[in-house]
Amino acid sequence: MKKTILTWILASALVACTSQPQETYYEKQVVFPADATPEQKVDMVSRLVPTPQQLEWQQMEFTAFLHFGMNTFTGNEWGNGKESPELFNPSELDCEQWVKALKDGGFKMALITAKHHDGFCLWPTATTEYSVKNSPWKDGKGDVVRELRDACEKYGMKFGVYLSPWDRNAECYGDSPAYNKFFIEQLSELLTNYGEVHEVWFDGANGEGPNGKKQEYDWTAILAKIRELQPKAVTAIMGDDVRWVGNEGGMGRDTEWSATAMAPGSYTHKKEAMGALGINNMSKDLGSRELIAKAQEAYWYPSEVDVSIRPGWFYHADQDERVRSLANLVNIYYRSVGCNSVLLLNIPPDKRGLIHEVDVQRIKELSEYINKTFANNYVENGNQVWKAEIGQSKEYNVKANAMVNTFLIQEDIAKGQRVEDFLVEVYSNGAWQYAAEGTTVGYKRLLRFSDCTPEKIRVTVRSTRATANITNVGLYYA
Ligand code: FUL
Repeated sequence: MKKTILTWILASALVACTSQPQETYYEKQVVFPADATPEQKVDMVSRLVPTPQQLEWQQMEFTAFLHFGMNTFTGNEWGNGKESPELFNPSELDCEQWVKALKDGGFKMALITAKHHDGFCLWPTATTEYSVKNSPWKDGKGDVVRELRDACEKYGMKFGVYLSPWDRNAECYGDSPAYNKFFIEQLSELLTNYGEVHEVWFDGANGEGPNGKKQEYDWTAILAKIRELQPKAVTAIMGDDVRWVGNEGGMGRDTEWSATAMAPGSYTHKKEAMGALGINNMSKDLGSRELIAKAQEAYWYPSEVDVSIRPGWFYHADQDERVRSLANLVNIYYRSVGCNSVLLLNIPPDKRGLIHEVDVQRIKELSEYINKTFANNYVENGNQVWKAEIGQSKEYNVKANAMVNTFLIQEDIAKGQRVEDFLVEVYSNGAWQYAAEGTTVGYKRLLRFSDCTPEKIRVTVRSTRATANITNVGLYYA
């Protein structure tokens, strides 16, 4: 009898398993079989998922850029690499002030320009003389990267580094094997001596003219070094985990696919493959069905919106009056975090080595706005997982007499990005009314509409690539 029961349990388990097959997921990249139909390609893309590092990065939402270096003291945006290290001399550098301000501003990570295009290093590197060690600051004994790292540790802030591939000071720049070695050495110092690093940022800019130096970067070796030394770090822009949104104005796309036909910046075949698809970083469409039908592969390559709180990336005193207004930053928040992107907001420390009072105040206002707006979700049970099939609707009750004007929706991106089109309606005085509509959702989508006091809300997934995994629906008053 015992044996029969056991056989029955095993058999039913088997039936349960076979009737609900496990979905196959593709982490970070999927290459389509040569004979794949457009439908098969879209199905595969719907099961493309982030790596654990990419997922953790996306969940940060709100990260800070710190442009600080030689340009802070010369007033330039791009130095020429010939400025004297004597010029670098912050009078009261205090990285704890930076990190405290960022923490109060709700930021989860601070990312510093350890080296900008001029080649001046903010840490006492062994690779070049062009660094803080030859500056008057702290008699050449200082290390900005260390001070920032320690402050991040103290206040529980993640830490990232920007290391400019373009280097206008290094003599070996343009002698490709020599500079690759030099660059990897710099990277190794940063990734070995400063604890955990969560993002490594490689800018794509290169201002060498037609007769300039031509450097062929060994991205394979560079990225392999990062994976070896800092497995938790994502690599951005010229890296292969995080994609540049395509502008520096804080404007994410309405339709923002993290599962995209766009190949990462560091891949050698990128130029050719993207040329064949007719897309670049700035293209409006990076992931539609039409584009995927033409593509041979797809990537989990999510968007990062990098934008400065001031007109320049570096601090310039004459821009103190031109710090972005709260309304402008709020708009950027909706266009970045609210458009399935991570915001990387630049707040450049000044010549004193402090974040300027105006900027401190503004990021505080921004965080107060965000905290206040999203403190109360007026939807009841909005966080119950909803497995939505194409065309399906779900109604939610809204807390009594709640005035709302902001809608939030999230997908479980660990199971892929799937929603293509959705509608939001509100119910009041016995009738349903249009409130908002959108295309992609991804990690997070925010939509704003006119003030109203609905009794219920109805969300319809008008189109999805496979069963959509909606994890959160919210209504707020901004
Ligand atoms: C650009 C650089 O040239 C700017 O100076 C800045 O660092 C920005 C984030 O990226 O491409």
